[in-house]
Amino acid sequence: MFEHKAQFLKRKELKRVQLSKLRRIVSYAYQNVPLFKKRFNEAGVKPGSIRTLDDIEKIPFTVKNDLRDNYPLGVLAVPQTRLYCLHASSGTTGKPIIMAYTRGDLERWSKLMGRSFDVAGVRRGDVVQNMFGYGLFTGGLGFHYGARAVGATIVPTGTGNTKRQLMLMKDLRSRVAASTPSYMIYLCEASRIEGYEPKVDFAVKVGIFGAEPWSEQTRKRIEDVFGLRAHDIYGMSELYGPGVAIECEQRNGLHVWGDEFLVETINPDTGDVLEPGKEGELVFTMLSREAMPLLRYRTRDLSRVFEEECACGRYHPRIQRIKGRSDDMLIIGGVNVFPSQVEHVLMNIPTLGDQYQIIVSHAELDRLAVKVETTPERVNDPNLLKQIQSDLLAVLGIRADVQLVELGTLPRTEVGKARRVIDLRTKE
Ligand code: DLL
Repeated sequence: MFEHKAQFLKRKELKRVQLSKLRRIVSYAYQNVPLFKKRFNEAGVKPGSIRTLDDIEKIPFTVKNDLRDNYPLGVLAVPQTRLYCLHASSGTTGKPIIMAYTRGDLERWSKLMGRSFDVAGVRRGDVVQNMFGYGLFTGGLGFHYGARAVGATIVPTGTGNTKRQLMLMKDLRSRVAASTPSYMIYLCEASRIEGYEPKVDFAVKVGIFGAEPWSEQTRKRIEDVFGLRAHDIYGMSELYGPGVAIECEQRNGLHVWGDEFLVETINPDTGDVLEPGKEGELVFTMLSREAMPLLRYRTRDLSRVFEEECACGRYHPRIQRIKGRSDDMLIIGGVNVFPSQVEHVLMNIPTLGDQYQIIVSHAELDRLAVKVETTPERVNDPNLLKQIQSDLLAVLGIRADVQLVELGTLPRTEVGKARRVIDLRTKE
């Protein structure tokens, strides 16, 4: 087992490690990053004020704009000569955020990914097909480092090139598939089109999927087609990359590696800290980051935190499957709609395909339209249409115009994260 001791720290020991690391990182960040010194001083907090884990509430939040405003490397805690690697967020607008790593940071990240692989049942010598993008995105290299840490055999195919991807999956007997869930769903379809019988031709038994929200129904579809066991993995560029949290064999929430991250949930509007179990925005404090420490970083991701011991024996706190980002939430005619709710409804209807699109427009009133694929025989089925409409109404509380389209019509995501929402309303 990889880092067995760290994986199975008892609650008391975990808390002890957390407090001692928290106190260290707070004075380190205060002394080495002007941004933190300024924020602490403005809030009238000194590093010495942090004596217990609950004192974390005294620390001001850090937000994405703090990093953006300090582009490219204004939040470093070490001289640039100590950096081993840089990554960048995929920022869709404006400047990206640059992520910096010392050698120690890369080692810690590799170990966290190694542990995550271990939890998902990946062992030395397993063939791992890494279909995450290599490059500035942290997915490719993060999985690469993790596979190396556990001694697996890495096949660094990266994204896209689906035909070759499938050929190698078969010929190299890949046992582990790592990708975005949307790409794996695409492979379910593409493998059949290419003439493969997934359960017979492929030997994939473990899937590790993340980087975007996905539903339990999508998991089931992937598992049914490939005959694998799928684990949800969470992470974010600012927090090293993937490997912040992963599902264990219980798959009852994702364990956040608590000896390296403190996780809180807050009310996104007021910033108030919520009790465990309540839904809110996840906030992370990195406990050992050298190059770019982050204290109370607001992720915008919505979830819940559970502190109880898991049936797997681990005390690392668990977060529920991410519901979405608060900035992905659509407000349609005053009603809050998460794309993940639409996916949940659609994937529960067996006759529908895996691809869908959400289109929001405005003509006097906001309008929600959902396009979803189905077989040619069903495309004109009024009963199917009615069922989708009423299921969506029941879950979302608003009416959606549903359009059935034939399998293969909607755009597929072969590279990067899926873009399923088209918002045609003018943004200010
Ligand atoms: O997506 C890191 C990563 C790579 C995670 C590979 C998992 C696997 P970013 O590009 O910075 O980093 O995007 C981070 O993606 O704030 C979430 O909104 C979303 N996200 C990541 N993992 C999940 C997941 C990588 N398992 C943002 N479920 C995060 C839902 C996820 N959303």
